[in-house]
Amino acid sequence: MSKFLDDTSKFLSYVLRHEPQAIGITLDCEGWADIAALIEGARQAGKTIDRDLIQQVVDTSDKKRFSISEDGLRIRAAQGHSTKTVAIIYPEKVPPEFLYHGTATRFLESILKGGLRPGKRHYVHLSQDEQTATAVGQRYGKPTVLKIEALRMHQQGFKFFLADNGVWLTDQVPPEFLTPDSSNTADSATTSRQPKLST
Ligand code: HQG
Repeated sequence: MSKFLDDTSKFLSYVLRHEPQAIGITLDCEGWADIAALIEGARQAGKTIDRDLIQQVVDTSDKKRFSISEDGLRIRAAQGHSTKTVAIIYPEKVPPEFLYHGTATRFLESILKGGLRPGKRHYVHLSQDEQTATAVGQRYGKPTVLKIEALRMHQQGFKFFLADNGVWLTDQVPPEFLTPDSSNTADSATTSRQPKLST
């Protein structure tokens, strides 16, 4: 993805997940924004985007971050929201035996003690495979991957949801269902500081 598309993707993530009011638009409870209003709001905020550019970002997004409605008029982020106005009803699913969570090594100590928490987002985000989880963890520093006994959690009553783009969501993961990747724990956390929310 070119830097221009990447910047536009980050801008869309920011307004469609966290701060729609920053460009004066509203999202409905399923996270949808009117594309025409988004373009106009962005213009007034000094950011020029058009329908073609939005479509290009949607089509080239490696993680399929955004969906466009069937009538082509609305757009939403598939997951990752923190804004309180959105409460997407995701399909509840039986998870695979294991799911993975990528994080930075410096958060390990806190996570192993307190479990995985959603922080400012609505859910804890889990990946289907270790490679994706490693890429997620890299956003905050030296990555490490935690293996989660998702099916056992499900059997004990924890709910799992699947976003449009294949990311698994759950409310929390208590420490007893987490196993750190032992090759990564040697230089683990010295701080339990919560990370700043990225896009
Ligand atoms: C960590 C990206 C200390 C957690 C990804 C993570 C995802 C704790 C950070 C989506 C903790 C939160 C979400 C605890 C959790 N103590 N740290 N008890 N519990 N953490 O960005 O999962 O590329 O809010 O490990 O692919 O990293 O933007 O969540 O490091 O799908 O499309 O707190 O965002 O998608 O960070 O990422 P985030 P996340 P995009």
